[in-house]
Parts: sequence; structure tokens; C-alpha cells
Amino acid sequence: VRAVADAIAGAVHDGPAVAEGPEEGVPGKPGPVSPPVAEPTKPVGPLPPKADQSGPETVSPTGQPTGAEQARVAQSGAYLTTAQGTRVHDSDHSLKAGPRGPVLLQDHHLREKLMHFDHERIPERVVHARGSAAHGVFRSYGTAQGVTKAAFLGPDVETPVFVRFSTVLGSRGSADTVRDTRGFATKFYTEEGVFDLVGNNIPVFFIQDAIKFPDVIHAGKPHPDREIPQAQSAHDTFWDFVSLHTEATHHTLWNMSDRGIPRSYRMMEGFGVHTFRLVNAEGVTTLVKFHWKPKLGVHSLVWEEAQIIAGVDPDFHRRDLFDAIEAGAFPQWELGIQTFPDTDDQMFEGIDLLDSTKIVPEELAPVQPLGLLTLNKNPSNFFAEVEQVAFHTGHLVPGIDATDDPLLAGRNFSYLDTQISRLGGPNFPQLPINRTHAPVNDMQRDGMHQTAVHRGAAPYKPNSLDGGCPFFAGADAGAFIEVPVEVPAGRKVREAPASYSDHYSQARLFWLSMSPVEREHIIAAYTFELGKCYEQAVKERTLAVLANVDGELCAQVAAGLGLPVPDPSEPLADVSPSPALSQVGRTWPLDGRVIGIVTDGAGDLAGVADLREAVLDAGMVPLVVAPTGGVLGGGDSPVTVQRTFATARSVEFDALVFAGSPAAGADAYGARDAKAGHPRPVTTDPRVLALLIEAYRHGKALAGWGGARALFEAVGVSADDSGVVVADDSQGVRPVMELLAAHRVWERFPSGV
Ligand code: HDD
Repeated sequence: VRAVADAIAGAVHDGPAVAEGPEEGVPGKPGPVSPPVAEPTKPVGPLPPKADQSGPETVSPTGQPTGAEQARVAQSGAYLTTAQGTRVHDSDHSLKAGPRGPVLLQDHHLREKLMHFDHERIPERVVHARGSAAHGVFRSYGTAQGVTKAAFLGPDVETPVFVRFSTVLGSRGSADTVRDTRGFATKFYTEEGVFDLVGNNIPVFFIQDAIKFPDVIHAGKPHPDREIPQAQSAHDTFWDFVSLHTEATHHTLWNMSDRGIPRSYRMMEGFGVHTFRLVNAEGVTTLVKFHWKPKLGVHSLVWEEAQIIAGVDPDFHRRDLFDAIEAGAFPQWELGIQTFPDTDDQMFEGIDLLDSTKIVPEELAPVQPLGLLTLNKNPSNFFAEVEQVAFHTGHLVPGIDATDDPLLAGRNFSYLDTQISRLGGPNFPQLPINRTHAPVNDMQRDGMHQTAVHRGAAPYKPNSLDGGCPFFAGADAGAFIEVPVEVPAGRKVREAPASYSDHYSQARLFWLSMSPVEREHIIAAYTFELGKCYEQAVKERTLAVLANVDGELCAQVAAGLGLPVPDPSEPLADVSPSPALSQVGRTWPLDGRVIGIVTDGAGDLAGVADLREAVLDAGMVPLVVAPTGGVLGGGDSPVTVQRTFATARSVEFDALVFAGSPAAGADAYGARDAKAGHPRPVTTDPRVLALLIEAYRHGKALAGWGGARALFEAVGVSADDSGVVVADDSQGVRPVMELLAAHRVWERFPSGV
């Protein structure tokens, strides 16, 4: 940059002499042109990555180092210019009539700079305002060809994608780990046009008909008078609505389960929710439900962890996604479908496929894999990409069509409509992130923010002036042709089919599918949320709803609220559990798990370095925690500190290892006990004790060597407890890594958190 600047500066100085301007400080008197303003900084190379990002190698999908040059350098030239390209002489002082005089209206640069700044924000999304996203690629296995002619689902076809994850209720700046549904929206830039799969991490929805959407969102959003609470369902209006509107019961139960507080976006399932209609090359149709299955498994936080993170690191999920991709630990999901015959009644095993409050258990219709999604590139500019991306359920490609689900129909109107106010007009498909990768040859013209310079005189059809172009395509030329399905004839009514009045059977199915620990969490969540309500009638009505789901669930929540247990108002549904719905009881890959290695800074540093390498080799992220920052030790294996006792909190680690400290013995991790002969390190730094106690309570794997045994005993953790590994050296604690395959030490529950 400096070389270019010097070259350009030289060229200017070598040019013809400039006319003399007024002398500085003397009004009206001609003087020399004032010299360029002295720059306070010199151009520098990219800064080194921050310590906390220096874990695994930082690479881009193409193997290039990232983060530095591309991401940090915002400018493309040596000189600052206005938006019109005119070079700027001074951007720090307004143009004034003398140093203490009034600012002059003729200062175009000031006007332009402030005008642009004043308009930097656009309206946030009315729902799903808080989110983050990544680029990636979807590679199809070709297994879906029998049921769809969609070209991007052909064998080995690779399609670029952009995926945005989100919470629903909170504002743009709200915390990531609140209890809520998560959005999982995927834009496939296929050769046949854009296909958007705008799903959630929960397979059912609160309402069966889109006309209720404003109601459920008004109830869930903060109270309109005081605008609290932010990003929460734990308040009267939400529970008022869902207790009166009982078709929401199934979705609400999912929200109160561990699914409402995911550990990471990388560890969430995704669902298209509605039933879609696929059509193959022969015109044969199949009804399907879309599923995203994460390679890392489906994992959640525990509620206390989620609450602490909301304060300690509100960007937890955003950071996790970004860091994983920067580190080359690219998250992956398999896309799959459940298939159902396209029968006249659109029912499967007694389940109404057009009712978005219902699932079809995987035991009845297995999820068949179609392809693999890999997220491998972070956005370069959050606003341009993550804020401006516009998803729409109506963006379909040949081979994939909508069904008559009334929730989907309303969405097909709403997503286009909302972009008009959010992105300021009808030309949002021209924004770079929204541009299709297929050739566009439409007849849309003009409008706000038009960036295309269209040519020709005949943007209409039919025409003869452009030779009749463009022509319509038939199915052979890849046109999107709506599947000509029969529409049931009938009267025009505002009614729902009888099957839509079953509001409890699948809520019960979900409850019965949960393991004991997951049920404990659901009871705790209902008790917490209703405990935050003020209206007695709302609490009582919710208990009446729960009585129709399960007696034990209702009784436990009632006990927590100190209220009587109501009788069910209808017989409990006779349903079988779906084991696939439980998150507990399996093992999963360890990639990207975070292991904190806590050292007192003076102990077995060689052991710390050795363990760090072992964690990296296992594809996980080691973070060294020490009393202060900097580099510990020296020689061949210095250890860089990533977290200090002041900045570390247990919630960002999946496991904690307390490094041995032979020198300090039992008094490691803090000042020694003043009382000679005291057996325990009672003066251990309280922040270290908090790390240990929280991690234990949240069911995290723990390990330690050397003086760590005494530290564990000091807080009542025994070396014989489940999920605790105590050894003599850093080699001996390595089995702690394998414990992470089960996500948590489930034996420690129920724990009351
Ligand atoms: Fe919606 C955004 C998912 C029902 C109206 N929705 C939005 C996003 C996701 C979903 C993931 C965020 C997209 C992004 O990242 O930009 N919505 C769902 C699912 C639903 C659902 C899975 C039920 C199955 N939504 C739904 C209904 C309506 C809307 C019934 C209205 C009738 N949704 C919107 C919206 C949003 C939106 C207001 C806000 C911003 C946007 O669309 O672009 O139009």
C-alpha cells in the first residue's frame, strides 16, 4: 500500500505547479496550498491473529490462510475518496469559516459522510432478526432421482449454498443461547434457479394456518408497552396464547425440551417442517418431509449454562460457527427425506401430512439420505450477506413443489412481501447474496434500487420488436411447471379439517420418547417459564393443557408452581414413543469440542504442552487457562495462554483438565493455605473453584493430574465419580477426550439445573 501511495504521490508532485491558495490563517490573503494532513498512523501489514483464535491452523476452503489480508483490509486504494471518487484532503475536520467559526453548508464531504451513516441501518427481520450464516457447498448423492427431476439432486452435482441460522423472538443484538426455536434457512444456488429450504431446528410449528402467525408472534415478542422481556418466551403473553391456542402444545413442548437450547448451530437438526411434493421426470409425484442431520450429532446446553452464556458470551453460537469454519473444522449435515405416497387424502398412517403441528416418526418412515452439506467459508461482510440475504419458501425449482398446507401457502405470500420493507423495494434479487447463479432473462424493470442497466425497447410479451424473445420453456427445456394435481372441490369456507383438532397426541408422543434426564429438563423448563408469569389464570390454564399430555409432567410442574393438579379434559392419547427423538444414549464425533487446560502457570508445563498437542491431534480445540495472560515456560515448548482466570468461564468448555503442579502440590491454583499442615487448598482462587463446580454440575467431563486430586476433593468431587479422570501425569488424563463422545456425563443427572 505504501509503495502505491508513494508512486501516486510522486506523480502528483512531478506534475505542473498548482496555483497558490490563500495563506493559512489570513482571511482573503492568497497563500500556498496547505500541505497534506499528517497521518496519525502508517500503513501496516495484517495484525497477527488474537491469542484465542490461534488454536488449530487457520485455513480457507482453498487452503489459503484467511483472516489476515482479505478480512482485515477494508480499502482497495491508497487514497480516501468520496462516494463520487473524488480524493479527500481531510476527513477529520468540517469545513468552517475559521477554526472557531460556523460549519459551512458547502462541505459536501461532511454531508455525504453523515448522510450515509444516518442510513446505515435497515429494519431488522420481524422474526429471526438475530442470526449468523456461512457459505458452503451441497453435494448430491443422486439417490433422489427416482422421486424428483431437480437437477441439483442428480449424482455428484455440487451446488453452492448460503445457510443462515437464527433465533426467532429476539432483536438483532439479543443473546444467542436463549430458549427459542432456531431457524435453519438454506439457499441453494442451483443451475435451474434458487431453491430456498426455509426450515427450523424443530419439526413442527405453533400454528396450522398462516393467518395465526401475527398472533403467535405478537404473543411471543416483548410486551408492547414496556418492550420486555427480550428474546424470551417466559412471560405472560406467550403462555396466555399457547394455553388458549392448544394446537401450539406440541411445538411448545419441543421448545421446553433441550432442543430449545442447542449447544451449537453445528449440532442442530434442521427440518423443512411442511410436506412438499416432489415430481420426477415421468411426472410421478411423491410427498416428502426434508431433514438435515448434523454429522456431529444433536446436542444441547443445560439451562443454567445457557443463562450464564447469555451474559458471559452473548455471541456464543455466532462465534462457535465462525471459529469452527476459520479453523477448518467445517460443519456438515446430511440432507434426507421421508417419503409418503401422494394419496388423495394426503394422510400417512393416520397422520395428516398437511398439518404442520405433526411429525411422522422416523420409525414409520425412515429418513433417506440425499446429499451432504458442508459449510466452508465465513461471510466477508455481515451486512451485505447475512443481513441482506432474503429467503422465500416460494423459491422452488423444477422437481420440487408446494402442497396445500395452509401454513405454507401463507408463507409463500409473506416472505416476498417482507423484503419490500426490509430491503427497500422489489429489486432485492439483484443484491449480490441473493443473485441466482442461473441466467436471468425476466421482464421486471425499474423500481427502487434498480442496479441493472436494461437495454432494448420491448420488455413485454408478446412482442415482435425483440423477435418475440424471450420464449416460454417447456418441461424438456427445464421450465418450472406446477404439478397439475387435483384440487378437492368444495364450498368456500373458513374451516379446518377435523384431523386438525388433535392437539395432544403428538405432544404426548414426544414426551414419551424422552429419556428420564430429558423429561427432567422439560419439567424444569415449564416450571421456570410459568414461574416467571404473573397471571394465575395463565398458569392454571397451562397445567390444564399439560394434564392432557401426561399426568406426571403436569403433576411435577404443578408441584413446582405450588398449584393443584387438574384432571385431563380428554382421554390421554394411546401413542408409541419414537426413540429417534431422544438426544441421549448414542456417541458422536469429537470434532471441534473445546477442552480447557487449567494451569497455575508454574506446574507441569511440559505436560500441558503435551496434552495440548494430543487434543489438537484428536481434532478438538485446546484452550490453556492460566492466572495471567502471556506465554508460559520457555525452551522448546512454550505454552501460550488463551484464557486467564479473569476471562475463563466453564460454559465455553466441553471438558476441563486441571494440570498437575508438582511444585505446589495440593496448594495448586492459588495462594497457599496460611495454616501450616492444612490438608486442602482452601485458598484456591475462587474463579478456579467456580470453573470446576460449574463444569461438574453441568455434567462435563473432568480430569486432572498432580495436585488436581486435592482440588477435586476440596469441592466434593471424587476421583471415582462418573466422568472424572484423575491420573499421575498428562498421559494418564487423555481418556477424558473419549468421554466427550456422549456429549455429557449423563449419570450426573438429575442435578437440578
Ligand atoms: Fe418464517 C423468517 C422459518 C412460518 C413469515 N422464517 C423466517 C426465517 C426462518 C423461518 C428460518 C429466517 C430466514 C432468514 O434467515 O432470513 N417460518 C419458518 C418456519 C415456519 C415459518 C420453519 C413454519 C413452518 N414464517 C412462518 C409463517 C409466516 C412467516 C407462517 C407468515 C405468514 N418468516 C416470516 C417472515 C420472515 C420469516 C416475516 C422474517 C424475515 C423474512 O421472512 O425474510 O416473512
